[in-house]
Amino acid sequence: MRDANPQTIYLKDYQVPDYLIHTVELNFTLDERRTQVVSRLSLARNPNSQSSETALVLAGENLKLIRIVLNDDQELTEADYHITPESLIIHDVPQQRPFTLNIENEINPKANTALEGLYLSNGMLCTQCEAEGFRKITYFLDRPDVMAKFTTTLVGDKDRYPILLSNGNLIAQGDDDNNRHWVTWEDPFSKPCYLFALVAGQLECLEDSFTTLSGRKVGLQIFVEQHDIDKCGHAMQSLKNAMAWDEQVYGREYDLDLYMIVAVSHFNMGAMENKGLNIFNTKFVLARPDTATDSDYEHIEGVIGHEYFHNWTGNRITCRDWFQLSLKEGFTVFRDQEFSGDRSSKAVKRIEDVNMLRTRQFAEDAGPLAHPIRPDAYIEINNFYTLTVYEKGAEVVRMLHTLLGSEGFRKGCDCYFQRHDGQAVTCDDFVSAMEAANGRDLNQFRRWYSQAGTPVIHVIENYRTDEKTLALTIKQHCAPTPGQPAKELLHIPITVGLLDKQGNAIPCNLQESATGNYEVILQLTAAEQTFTFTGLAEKPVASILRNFSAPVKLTMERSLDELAFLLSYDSDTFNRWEAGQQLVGQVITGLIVDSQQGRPLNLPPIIIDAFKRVLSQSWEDLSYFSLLLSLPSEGYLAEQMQVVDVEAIHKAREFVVRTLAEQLQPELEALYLDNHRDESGQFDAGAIGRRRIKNVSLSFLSRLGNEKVQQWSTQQFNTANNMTDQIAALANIVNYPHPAKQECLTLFYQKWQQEALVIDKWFAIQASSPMPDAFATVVSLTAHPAFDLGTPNRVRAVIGSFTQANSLHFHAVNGQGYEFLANHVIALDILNPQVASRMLGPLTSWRRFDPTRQNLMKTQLERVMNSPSISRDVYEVASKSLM
Ligand code: B3K
Ligand code: ZN
Repeated sequence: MRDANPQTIYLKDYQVPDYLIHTVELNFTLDERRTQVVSRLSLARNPNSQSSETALVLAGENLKLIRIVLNDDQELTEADYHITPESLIIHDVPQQRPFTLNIENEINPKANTALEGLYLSNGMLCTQCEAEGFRKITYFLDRPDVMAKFTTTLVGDKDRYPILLSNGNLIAQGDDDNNRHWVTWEDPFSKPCYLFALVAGQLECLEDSFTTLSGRKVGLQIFVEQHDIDKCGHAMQSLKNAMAWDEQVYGREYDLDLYMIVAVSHFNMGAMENKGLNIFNTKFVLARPDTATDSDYEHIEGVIGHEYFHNWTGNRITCRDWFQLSLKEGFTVFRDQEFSGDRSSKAVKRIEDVNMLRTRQFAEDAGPLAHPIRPDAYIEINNFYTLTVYEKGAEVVRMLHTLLGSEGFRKGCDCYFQRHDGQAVTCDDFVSAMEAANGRDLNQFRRWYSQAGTPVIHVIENYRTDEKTLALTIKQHCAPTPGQPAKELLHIPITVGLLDKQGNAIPCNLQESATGNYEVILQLTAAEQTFTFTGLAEKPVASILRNFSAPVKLTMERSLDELAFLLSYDSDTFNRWEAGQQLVGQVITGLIVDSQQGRPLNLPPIIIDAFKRVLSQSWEDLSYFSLLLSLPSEGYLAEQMQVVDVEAIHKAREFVVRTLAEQLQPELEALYLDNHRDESGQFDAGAIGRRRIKNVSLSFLSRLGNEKVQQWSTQQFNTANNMTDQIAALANIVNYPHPAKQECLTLFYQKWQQEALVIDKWFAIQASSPMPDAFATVVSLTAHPAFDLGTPNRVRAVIGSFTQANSLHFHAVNGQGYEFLANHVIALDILNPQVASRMLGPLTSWRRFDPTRQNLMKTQLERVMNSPSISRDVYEVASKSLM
């Protein structure tokens, strides 16, 4: 193993830092292979430190130390310090008064394939410091509770690096000898080093400005490689929308005079919120109607918003330690979800978010890597940027919003900002601010932060004609997770509405408080509680867990008729959609069993009728309409099974889609033709909705394999001048038998070979195809000249799509998919441990499969574990999933 002894870090061991850094002056002389870093730190012993240790321990990895000078005049010799692979230990520093350290070291950005610290992307130098990348730049107290003021000077060749950027405001610049120039940046806000950034390269810039509520003009700049400058307009508009939204909804203004975004092609995740200088994966900046889909446009707005919102929730107020990551991530995801909902359709956004949570986060919470949103131990913190910390973290913040109401929540946020601006704090501080501002006791609620696993809520209804009451008895239970054998009871908000036989909403009068409201939030705090509604002359239909008011699994006896009724009448857009999912889900579950037992498959007429009814109504929100027509995904269905049977799931689900296409062919054809028009370049909700409903119809119809529909696909593919329509057509051509498949793939590649993000789509579509030749195709794609293990987007497009979006072939019973993944993880780990460890994910769910597959998956996991020089990242994921 690369790290001989991977150490576990525990939350319970947290101690304040022994030293604090007040100011940092950095000087970089930039070079691809030999960048010189000079760092001048002003330090002092932390008066709050309890430790008797007096040595100064600075973190540092892969650094070539040149020299260290204490207090400007004392050059340290090797007797004064000690270097380990991860640190620099200075034995003796002043204890009673502040002191300075000047440290000179050298780094090699070109050799940095892990893309953490300072690295090279298409000739451009850029940084990624969260969580612990700054220690790969220079020796430092690399922990978020050490906050300092940074001044940064960049020196570089004028031709190679005409643009030199860092955090804050540009305060000085000039020319140097040897065709070099320099720029000095000063960030007036104290920050932890994980928010440091620098960028140097040949970049074009799109400029604009935003005037804040208080009348300050902020310069906005988006930097990209020259050939991408025509793809920045949407990102810029998104940024302005986000700035205005944060002022309106949270009363938060931006604080510097300049906000910069740089797009880079090589990036381990989506984007990074560095103070005043966000660095983004190109995927979340670049968009032009012919290169990006409607979903890409929406994701860009969401991620631009997310990073912008971090300026208050993350940067101004940051995390005390990395266990508190959800403090900034959960809250900021909640903020970006609400922003996106306000910008487009709240109903659609909520459904998309819940869909992702229930398929992917619930799986994480039920697997060997389950952890609370505030984990209590880690080996490699990069492994904890998870769906749990982010998405479940956002659900926990959303529950606070539900429990306190919009106004109460806003008061709590104001209190949090006022109390903690400029500090590094904990999740507990956030909840305390909510309590203080609202006079509420949230002690039981706090358990959501420390307890892993998805609670199951079971509801039993009891209607009494004589008393005209409906009693809902609700139980909560949470299964053990690794390291947490016994679970505590949670405080769970459950939003409920009642419908009469005609589908009208009726007042929800609880026995103890008859408010007459059409919706109530039940507070479940015990293992079992009964809530009684009164004044009900006939048995109502209860709509429970509206808007998915808590991240739980709801179980309840529901007839297909009742679900069909809710699908027709529920006024809660989430539960209306959910009723449809349950209805189809129940039927598919039955068909899976039929298929496993070799019985013929039959689709009950109630499903066809329900779809007919949805199709016959007129819908204003066409994106919502298209979600009502979409079946539960294979991944979601897998989540519902004790032992996952990918073949039976695929077969049963496809049977339902195909039968619906046969039975509803005229309606679907009409829907396609009615919504097929040329409105490329239009990104209003109407145009997006028409494209969605049209392409959902085409996808149903493509299952029929008839020539007419094949021609529609080919024609749409050939004539589309927006990427949404072109890629949707290509997906149908690739996913079902089509005579022009090879021709279209070749044409597409030739047309788009210069556009990396579009070529990622070309790779991803082929890797996720259900056609029988998918595995052979994927193997050949990894040998394609445009495939590159060093480019995370490409790795995700090919290996990620095959292993995460093609269960049918990844889980082939001969085990070839598993071996393929292990081979690539082992190769990738040498270059980029962070991405390698993410890619390993699909193998970790081995316990969910039949014994044959379990063995095959385990064998590959063990191979990964035993490969020489495995990283800490991959070791943690592999070893924990084998435990
Ligand atoms: N804060 C960064 C994520 C950094 C991940 C480091 N492995 C992006 C975000 O959540 O906004
Ligand atoms: Zn974030």
